[in-house]
Amino acid sequence: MLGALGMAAAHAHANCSFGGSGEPSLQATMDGLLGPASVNVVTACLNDGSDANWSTVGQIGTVEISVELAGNAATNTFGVYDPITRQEIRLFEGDDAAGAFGVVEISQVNGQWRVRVKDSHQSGGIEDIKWSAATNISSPVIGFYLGTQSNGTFYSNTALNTDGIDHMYTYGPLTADFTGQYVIAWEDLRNGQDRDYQDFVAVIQDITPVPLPAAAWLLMSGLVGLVGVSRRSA
Ligand SMILES: [Ca+2]
Ligand SMILES: [Ca+2]
Ligand SMILES: [Ca+2]
Repeated sequence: MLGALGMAAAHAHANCSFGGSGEPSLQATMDGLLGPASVNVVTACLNDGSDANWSTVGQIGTVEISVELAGNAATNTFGVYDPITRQEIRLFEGDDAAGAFGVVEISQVNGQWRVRVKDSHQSGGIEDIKWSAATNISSPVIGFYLGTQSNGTFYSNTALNTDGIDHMYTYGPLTADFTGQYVIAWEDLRNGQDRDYQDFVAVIQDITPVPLPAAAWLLMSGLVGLVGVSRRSA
């Protein structure tokens, strides 16, 4: 079975490091989720940076919370953000827990990209749940964020984290029963601290990382700078 859940060779892999919290490790979490030894959490994570920005494969993608092994599980929030304006669109509230299921839609209406979300937290089946109001975004690209009560907000783009630490490890695209899906695994403490990365673990379907060419990164960082300047001077 070695490699049955291996990952596409086209994606660069890096080593991800861990501390120890005494809780079940991310490896144990992934073994339970995907099958024993399916994914090596140290060697199979994507390079940081290649998991900064994402887009839906079609218009619709989904996020399901797998595990929250965190003291802050009842207050941590999760959602997507516009990588340029950093506007946040919340998908999960703190009281959402494992099994909670969210849908993200990215569409273009009259030339304007927009995001809507819905979350199984509302009663009824997911098909009966109402979409959020649409939020305009700068491009078809989004990032993921984890919001905490006392440690601030962490972003899939490590460069936006005030502590400069990678708070989201990414595994995928998976194969077999999980073909094309990704697992994102978050550390919710500032400066990494226990570095167990199982504080918020979710499975992503039909949303894939979007590697941006260097020129686009320069342009985006320039735009972020301009937004920051205009806000400060306002
Ligand atoms: Ca990362
Ligand atoms: Ca929660
Ligand atoms: Ca942790």
